[in-house]
Amino acid sequence: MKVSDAFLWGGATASFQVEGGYQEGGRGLSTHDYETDGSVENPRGITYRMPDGSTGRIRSSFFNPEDLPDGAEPCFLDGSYYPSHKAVDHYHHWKEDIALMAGMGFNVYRFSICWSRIFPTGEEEAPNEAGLKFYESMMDEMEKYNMEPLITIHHDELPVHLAKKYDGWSSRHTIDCYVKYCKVLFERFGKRCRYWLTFNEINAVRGFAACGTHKCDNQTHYNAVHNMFLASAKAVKMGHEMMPGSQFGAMYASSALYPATCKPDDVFRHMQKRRETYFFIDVMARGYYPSYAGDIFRRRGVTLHKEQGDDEILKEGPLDYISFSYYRSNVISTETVSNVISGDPNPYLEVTPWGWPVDPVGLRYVLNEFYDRYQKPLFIVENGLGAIDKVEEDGSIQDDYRINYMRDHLKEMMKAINEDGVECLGYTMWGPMDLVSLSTGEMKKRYGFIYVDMDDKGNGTLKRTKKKSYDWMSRVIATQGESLWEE
Ligand code: BGP
Repeated sequence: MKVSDAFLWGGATASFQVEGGYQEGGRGLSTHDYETDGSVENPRGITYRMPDGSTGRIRSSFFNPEDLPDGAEPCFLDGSYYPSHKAVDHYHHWKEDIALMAGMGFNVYRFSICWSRIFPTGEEEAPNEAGLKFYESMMDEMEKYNMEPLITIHHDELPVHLAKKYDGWSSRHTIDCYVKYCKVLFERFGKRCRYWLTFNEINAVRGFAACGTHKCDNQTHYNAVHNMFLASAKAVKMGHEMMPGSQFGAMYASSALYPATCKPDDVFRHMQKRRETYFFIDVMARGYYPSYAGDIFRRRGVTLHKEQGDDEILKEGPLDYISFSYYRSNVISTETVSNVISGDPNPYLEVTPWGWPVDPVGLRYVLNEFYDRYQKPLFIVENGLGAIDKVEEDGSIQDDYRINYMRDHLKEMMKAINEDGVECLGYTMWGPMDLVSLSTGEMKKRYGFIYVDMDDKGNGTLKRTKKKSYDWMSRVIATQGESLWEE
């Protein structure tokens, strides 16, 4: 079994998790720059200062953030470590990283653009040329290897100025700033980029780091997301006009979701929960709010702030393809207290050291589910295993667990394509070189085919080393997936 020659094989990263260079090239500060490191037990946080000079830290953990106190200003505190400042220093290692990715046969690289590299505060009239040049040089290098870009315009971060002054995506002013930023990207990179993502994991963003909002309550959250929907639709419309043939997606944090039992109440709760996450892509893919939106708003106590003309804007910019991340599945019952990334234990599945259930069949399941629902091409833009790697005495990294995870998932993807008839444009695995974890801020949660010598506090040589999985993945790509079936 194979995939077609047009299939896109590659890797995916996000600027604040790889780049570093947070004060170089005229870059402005970004919301994630204020996020500390953390762990599962001691979640990441945003550090702040109060008008009276006292300081504190709120939990910023991606899936469960806290409100900033009234009057708090995010700030840097001595003794705290902020991983985005250095990340894995891709800002100075990009040539080497691209060459290593090309060595595996990647024909696509998904990366995000750091908005504050292009518009340091978000409000300048003209873009920062050094920021544009950085990404342009990367794309020049990629072109040498026939590797095309897949650009994420907004991967969970925005210029901190927009967050501080306007409360980020709470404000419609941020829509205008985003559209201006998109216009610059389309003008500059439109000729060399076919596939764009307007927002990352739109169903999972919440709070200061990801949305720039000081509060996380449902009312603030859904209004902020409505503004993101409008921004996305405007970008899609403008992108199609400026770049004929361009394709737009917005990324959905997907997990397969199963009812815990066949009890009708559990199955109904499962449907409601599924809709709570589908909601986001339903709006963006179809260009209108689904009929069940009222039920979600009622249950969550939300009165959406919509203005005249918003519905037309949404209608004019539906997505062309559906892209998503897939790491795990979840289980839900009427008893479950959960958010998008947790649920009840599944006795049939093993879990990773971070407690994420490993479910390859779930990937085939969601590919079918999404294709049935939208009838638009799909793109798997994140998948992979976060694991602890050991460097052996001879310097090698024997990551058979990663190979097993990838093999099992890729086989299910290929069955969905070849047996179930799903149209899937490509697969970009998460974190081809090790990078900072989004949810915990750790380095030891490693995804890469390429090991980066750095610890949780940023110590290390930053040396890149190929893991065992590097050669394995190279062969998968060289055979268009056929080698998966030989093992
Ligand atoms: C997704 C994000 C990524 C990424 C990935 C893995 O939610 O889009 O930015 O980090 O998850 O998660 P983590 O880094 O928490 O292991």
